[in-house]
Amino acid sequence: MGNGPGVAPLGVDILGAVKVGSLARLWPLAILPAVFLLGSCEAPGGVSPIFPTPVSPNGQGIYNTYIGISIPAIIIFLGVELALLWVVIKYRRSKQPAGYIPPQIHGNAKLEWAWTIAPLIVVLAIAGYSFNELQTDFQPISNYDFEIVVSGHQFGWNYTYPQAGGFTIHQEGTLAGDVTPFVVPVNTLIRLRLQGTDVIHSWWVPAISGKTDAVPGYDNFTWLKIDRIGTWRGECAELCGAGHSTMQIIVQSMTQSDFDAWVQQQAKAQHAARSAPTTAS
Ligand SMILES: [Cu+2]
Repeated sequence: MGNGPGVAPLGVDILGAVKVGSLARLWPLAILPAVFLLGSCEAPGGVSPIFPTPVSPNGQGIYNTYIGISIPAIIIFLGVELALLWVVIKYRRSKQPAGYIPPQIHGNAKLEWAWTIAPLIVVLAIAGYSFNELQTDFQPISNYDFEIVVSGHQFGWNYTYPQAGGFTIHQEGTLAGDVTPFVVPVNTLIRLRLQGTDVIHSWWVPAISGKTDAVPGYDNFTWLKIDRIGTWRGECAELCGAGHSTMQIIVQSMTQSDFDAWVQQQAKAQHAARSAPTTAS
C-alpha cells in the first residue's frame, strides 16, 4: 500500500530514480572533454590540443621529456591506485570483527624515511631531467647559420632578418583568418632573439620549441632547425592584454632556393615601400 507511482514514499524510489536517471544523463558528460578537444581543433588559429609531431630537435627534446616523465608517472599512479583499491576491498570494515583496530604504524621510523626519500628521489629526477632539457633549448647558441629578431607587441609579432637585408615581417594579430607567416629555410639552424616592446609576451609553437618569453629591455633566446617543409601554428603564451588571443603564430619552412626567392621579394617590396612618395600611415 502507498507504493503507487503517485505516492512513492521519499527514500528508496526517489533515490533509485535519481541514481539511474543521473547515470544515464551523465554519459554525455563523459564524452564532453573529447568533444571539446575535437571542437577546438577547428577553432580558427588555435593550437591543436593533440600532441604535435615535433619538427625541430628542441621540439623533439621537449616531447621526449614529456613522455619520459609521463610514462613513469602513469605507472606510479596506477600502482598507488591499485594498492589503494586492494586495501579498501580486502580490509573493508564489514569483513572485520566488531571493534577491530588495524595494526598501528605511527612512529615507524623506517617507513617514514622510506616514504619521504622515495618521492624526493622521484621529484629530484624530474627536476634534473627537465632542467637539462631547458639548458639544451634555451641557451643562446653560437653555431647558428643566422639570427632572426622576434619582437612581441600588443598585439602581434615582428620578425626582422638582419642577415638578409634587415627587412621586417609583420605578423599582426587577428582572429579573422590566418596571420602572415614567419618564413624560414628548412634544415637551417636559426637563432631567435626574442624581445618585447611593451609587456611580456611568449613565443610558442609546440611542434618547434618551448614557450620563450619576449621581455621588454631584455633579450631572450631560443632556436629552431626545422627538418621538413610545411606550416606550423603557435600562439602567444603569456596573457598580455585584451588582444592576447589574437596573437597567432604561423611558421612556414621552405627550401633554401624558395627562401632566397622569398627574401628577394620581401627586400624589393620593402625597398619600394620606402622609396615611394610617403603617404600618411
Ligand atoms: Cu602576447
